[in-house]
Amino acid sequence: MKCRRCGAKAVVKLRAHNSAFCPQCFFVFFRRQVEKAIRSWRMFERDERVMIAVSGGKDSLALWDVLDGLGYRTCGIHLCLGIGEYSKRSRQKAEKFASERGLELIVVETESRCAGLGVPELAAAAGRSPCAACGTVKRHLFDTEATRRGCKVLATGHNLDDEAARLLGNVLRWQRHYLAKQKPVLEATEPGFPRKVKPLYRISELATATYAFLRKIDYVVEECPKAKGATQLVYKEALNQLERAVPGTKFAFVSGFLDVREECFGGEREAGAGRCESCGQPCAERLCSFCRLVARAAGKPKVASGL
Ligand code: Q46
Ligand code: ZN
Repeated sequence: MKCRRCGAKAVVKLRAHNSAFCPQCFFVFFRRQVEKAIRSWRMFERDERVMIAVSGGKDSLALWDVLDGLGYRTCGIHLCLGIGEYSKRSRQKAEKFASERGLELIVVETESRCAGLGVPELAAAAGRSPCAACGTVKRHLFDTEATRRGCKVLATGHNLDDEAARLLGNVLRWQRHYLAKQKPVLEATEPGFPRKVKPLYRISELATATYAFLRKIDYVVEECPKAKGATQLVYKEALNQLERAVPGTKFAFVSGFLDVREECFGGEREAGAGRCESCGQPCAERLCSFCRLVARAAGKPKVASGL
């Protein structure tokens, strides 16, 4: 198997692209995919500071590595979610990555912002699933920290597999409202929201893992223990089966949707936002979903996390 670009021995085969690459040419391919995503969706400009949501996993660290390598001004933000040993290891990986490269990493302990509760306790006390509570907490903390620190852009490591699985879930239930909002760039509609971008949306999970491996990035390999049984994983497996039978299915699914999204679902508009009476963030009700979650959880006795 030879590299498509230089003819040297290939170590990476990408069936979806009908290509194989040596390590150096694979890095070029990977960077070009990221640059294409940034350019074609006007995600950010050279002079904008980009805050990267860094979990400590392969996707967010690969994203940080590639954006830093491309010369963008970046900083990372890591949220300690209070999910036992998994959170401790994730934080260590994020901190190690940043310190080895001299990059700025902001670390926020969610307990300090959520009435002393980590995500598992918060979810249990509020009667929500861990992932639902976690999503609310992450959105709020990313929005408020980016705004507080003057970062107009927040980049996440969502890859092609994440986007395809989310799209499949939204299509299976015809969630028009979510379909209208599913794209690689979400503009900041209100002060208090950063622009949210997904520069890895063209690149598969396998290619991202390969990039992280070849770049010798030390990342947390284990999945979050709360992800077990998540519907998203079922959709990912179904898509992997399709991809094995017909390479390129995931990309065709996502890019084909993005081509027709505006025409088919673009009429959906956000309700005019007011401001949360507690934290001041834009929201449609008296309190934002984060403040409602914390208030509900704080009003109940602390529940064991089971970790
Ligand atoms: S961290 Fe949070 Fe994920 Fe863990 S609790 Fe669920 S949402 S699975 S990306
Ligand atoms: Zn609020």
